[in-house]
Amino acid sequence: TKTVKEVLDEVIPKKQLQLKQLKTEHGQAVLGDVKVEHVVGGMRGLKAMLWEASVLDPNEGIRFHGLTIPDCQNALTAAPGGKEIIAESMFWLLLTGKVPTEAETRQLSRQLAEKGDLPEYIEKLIDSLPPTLHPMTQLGMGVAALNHESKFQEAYERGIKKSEYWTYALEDSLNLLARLPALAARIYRNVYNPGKPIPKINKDLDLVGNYVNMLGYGDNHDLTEYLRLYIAIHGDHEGGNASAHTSHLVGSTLSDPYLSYAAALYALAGPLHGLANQEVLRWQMNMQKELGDDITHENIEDYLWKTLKSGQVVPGYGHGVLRYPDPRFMALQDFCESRPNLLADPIVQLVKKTYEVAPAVLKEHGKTKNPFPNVDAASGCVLYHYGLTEFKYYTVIFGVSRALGCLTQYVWSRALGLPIERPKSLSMDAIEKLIKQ
Ligand code: AMX
Repeated sequence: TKTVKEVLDEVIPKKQLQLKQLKTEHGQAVLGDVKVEHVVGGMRGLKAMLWEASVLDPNEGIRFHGLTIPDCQNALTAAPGGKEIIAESMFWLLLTGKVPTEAETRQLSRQLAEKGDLPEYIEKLIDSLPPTLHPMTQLGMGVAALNHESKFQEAYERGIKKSEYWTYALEDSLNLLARLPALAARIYRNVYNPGKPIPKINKDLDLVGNYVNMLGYGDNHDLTEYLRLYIAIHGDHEGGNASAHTSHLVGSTLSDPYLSYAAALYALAGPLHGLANQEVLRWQMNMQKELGDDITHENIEDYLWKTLKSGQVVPGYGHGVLRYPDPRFMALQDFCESRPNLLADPIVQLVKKTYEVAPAVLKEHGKTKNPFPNVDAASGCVLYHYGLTEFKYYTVIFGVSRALGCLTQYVWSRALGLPIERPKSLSMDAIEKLIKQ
C-alpha cells in the first residue's frame, strides 16, 4: 500500500512534462476571445486558469478527473458499515487522479486522525471569540491562525529549492485537512452547545465520522452518511468559483496553504456563493410559515413571484456555469428518495415541490441563464431534518468540504511551478480607446 505522497512522487513528473509540452508546443494556441462582456461581466466563461482536479460541463455538471458523481459513488471507498463516499477517498482521487484502494483510503483516514487534534492556542483563540460572531468568520480566523504551524512557510524562510515546494505544501494540506473537523466542531459547540465536553478523535474512524462525533451527533448513522456524501461531492467544482479562485490567487503569491484557504473561506461566506445554503433554508421556512398547511404548487408559484418581484434572487437556483439541474442536487435528492422518513419531512417535501415549480417560474421571469436548482437548494433541509437546525453553521460544513479541492490545487500549483497571478485590468476609458483602435 502506497502513501498519497508516494503516488504523487510518480504522478508529478508526468504532469510537469505535460505542462512543459503545452507551454513549448502550444503556448500560442487560442482558446477563445476576450470580449468587453467578459471584462465587465465577472469574467464569466473566460478560459483563463489552470485547475487540475475537476472540470465543470454546463449541461452534465462536475467530473472529478473524468468521473461523474455516480461514477465516484460506484468506485470510491465508503466507511465500514456505510455506503457513501468518504472525504479521504475523494481527496485521494482529486490529488492523484487515481481511485484509491480500500487499504489506501483507510491508511489516509488513520494518517489524518492521528494529526487531528487542535493545538492549544487555537482552542484558546476559538474559545475567546463571542458566540455571536458568525461561524464562518470564526472558521477563517482559526484556519489562518493555524499557519503558525506551516511547514511550507518555515521551509521557504529556510530557503528551499522550488522543486521541493510541493512536498511542504502537501504536508501543510494534510495537517490542515486533518484539523478542520476539530476546529469546525469546536466552533459549533461553543456557539450552540457550550459547556459539554467534545469527544476525542477516534483513530479508527474516517474524517467525517469524527467530525459528526465531535459535533455531538455521532449516534446518528444517517446524518453521518449524509455528511460523508455532502462533504465528498462539495469538495471541488473546478477553479473559477469564488472560493477556489481566491485560494488559487492567494496561493500564487506563495502565501502558505492555511492563509490561502482562510481567504477562500471568506469568499465562500458570501450569500451568492456558499452562504446560499443558509439562505435557502431561511427562505423555505419563511415560505412554510406564510403558506401554513396550504402548500400547493399554485401557492409556491405565488411565493416565488413575490420573492422575484421584491427584487430578491431565489436562493438555491441559478449558476455561473451550470445550465442544467446540478448533479450534486440530484445526488442529495436521491439520498432523500431512498429514506421514507426523510422524504416525509414537511421541509424536505417543500424543497421537492419548489423544485417542481421554480424552473418554469424562473424561465418566465426570464433573467437567470439557469432556472434549475444548484446544490444549495437541497443541502440544508436534510441537515435540518436530522436536528442540525442552526442555519448559520451550514456554510462551515461547506468550508470543511471545499478544502479538498482548494488544497489539492495548492499542491499542484506548487508542483507545476505556476507563477503569481496577475491579469490585466482596464478602465472604461481604456476599453473605449482599445475599441477605437
Ligand atoms: N433568482 C432570481 N434572479 C436570478 C437568479 C435567481 N436564482 N439567478 C440569477 N438571477 C439573475 C441575476 O441576478 C442577473 O440579474 P441582473 O441582470 O439584474 O444582474 C441575471 O439573472 C443573470 O444572471 P446569470 O448570468 O444567470 O447568473 P450569474 O452567473 O450572474 O450568477 C448566481 C450566478 C449563482 C450568483 C445566481 O444565479 C444567484 O444569485 N443565485 C441565487 C444564489 C445561489 O443560489 N447561490 C449559490 C450558487 C452555488 C454556490 O456557489 N454554492
